[in-house]
Amino acid sequence: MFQKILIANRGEIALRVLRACKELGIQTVVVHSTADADAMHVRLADESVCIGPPPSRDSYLNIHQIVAACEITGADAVHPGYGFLSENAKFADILAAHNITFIGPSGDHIRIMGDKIEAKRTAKRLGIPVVPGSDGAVTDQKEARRIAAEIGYPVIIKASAGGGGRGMKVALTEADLEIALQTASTEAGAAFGDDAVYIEKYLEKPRHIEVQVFGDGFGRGVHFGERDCSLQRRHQKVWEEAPSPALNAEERARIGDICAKAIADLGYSGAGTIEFLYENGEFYFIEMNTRLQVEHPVTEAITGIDLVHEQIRVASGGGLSVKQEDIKFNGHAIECRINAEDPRTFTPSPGTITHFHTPGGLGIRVDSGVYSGYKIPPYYDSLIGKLIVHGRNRVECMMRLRRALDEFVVDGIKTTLPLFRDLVGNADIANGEYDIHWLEKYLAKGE
Ligand code: MV4
Repeated sequence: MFQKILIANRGEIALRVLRACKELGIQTVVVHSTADADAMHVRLADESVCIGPPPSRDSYLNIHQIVAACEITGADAVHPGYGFLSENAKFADILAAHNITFIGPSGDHIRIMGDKIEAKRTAKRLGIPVVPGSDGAVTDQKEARRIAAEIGYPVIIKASAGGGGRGMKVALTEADLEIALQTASTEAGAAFGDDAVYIEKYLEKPRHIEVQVFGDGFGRGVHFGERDCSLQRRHQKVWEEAPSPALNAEERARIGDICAKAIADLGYSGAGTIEFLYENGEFYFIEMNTRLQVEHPVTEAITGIDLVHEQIRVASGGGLSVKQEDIKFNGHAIECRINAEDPRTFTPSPGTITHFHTPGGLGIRVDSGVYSGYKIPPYYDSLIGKLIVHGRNRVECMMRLRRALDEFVVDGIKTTLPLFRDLVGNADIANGEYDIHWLEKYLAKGE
């Protein structure tokens, strides 16, 4: 087991990882920018190293500074959290070259999944169902027309170096195809330095359902069920739940087993998320994330398993604490992402939190790095906390969520809490009847 872990992140996830380290009796080091000197995770860590000025590229993305902080403090492993360097293959490789363990998969697995064409090809080879489309990159118009005619319109052109919604163009008919291909490729070249694009059948009303997987480092794979993350705005998840209201136990076991077997065959190590679009009872792979995700607590709530403990165990060579048959799903969980933003316009609202009071009681978890008197710096993303609610079933979970939202007080700044108070009373949400476009349509109506 590791003696000392360096946490290369900030905010609620830095605190989340720090808590897991403390429970395992592992010493903690945090790195931080000058803007985060007063952050909770800096106060609670055993050691801290200031690595640079506020801009991320000079601090949380500065690989040399982070490696230097490991050398100075004698950290034997790095947990990258999510975002920042968590899916940076070069960072994983550099740490390995310094004999520091990256708590995550190999640089090569990160690289494969970062290239969306390669990721899809790999998924298909491993027996994961994928969206019908081109087998690889598409360059010429004639080939594009042939593939689009074969799969049928509408189609979507995606950048291989994109992902997470960046660099996509929809062509409703053949008349749109030429310009869609041209602009997608040009924009991808400018944004990512890689103009490779691919074509897929455009699914019009899918849900976003993702499967939590783990490779144990010894060639075995398990799944921890799925999360439904269809409620998004501009590719930012807003509300996530586990299990998906759209799946039954048989569908869950079927897609879960496919994913677990694929992870084993790939020889993958650590936590991963396999993302699908789900429409008319079918799953279609779109991407794989090679990190712990923001919404991992809903999976923890329904399985009772600490996924950060598991990441640390696997990275240290100790394997998973559970076998597939030990992973049981219990009840229902919902996570609300509380952002320091205007609940209508989503404009960031940094500043001082004058009063912060979190809900409590059975089935309530709040993951947050803020406190009364804390000043939110303007340089980073606006997530200030996550409310995770667990109940024996979805109805109980929703009743408890409504109660928890009533108790939650954040004064001094604007937050997205009022949006959740609206959503929890909405009939479509109560019925679990929503797709990936539901939230944006709801917000456009201005109800
Ligand atoms: C799609 C799609 C429809 N058809 N692919 C957006 C994020 C990126 N991970 C993939 N995305 C999409 N890919 C096909 N073939 C629709 C989306 C999409 C979306 C997906 C998940 C959650 C929200 C979304 C919002 C708009 C579009």
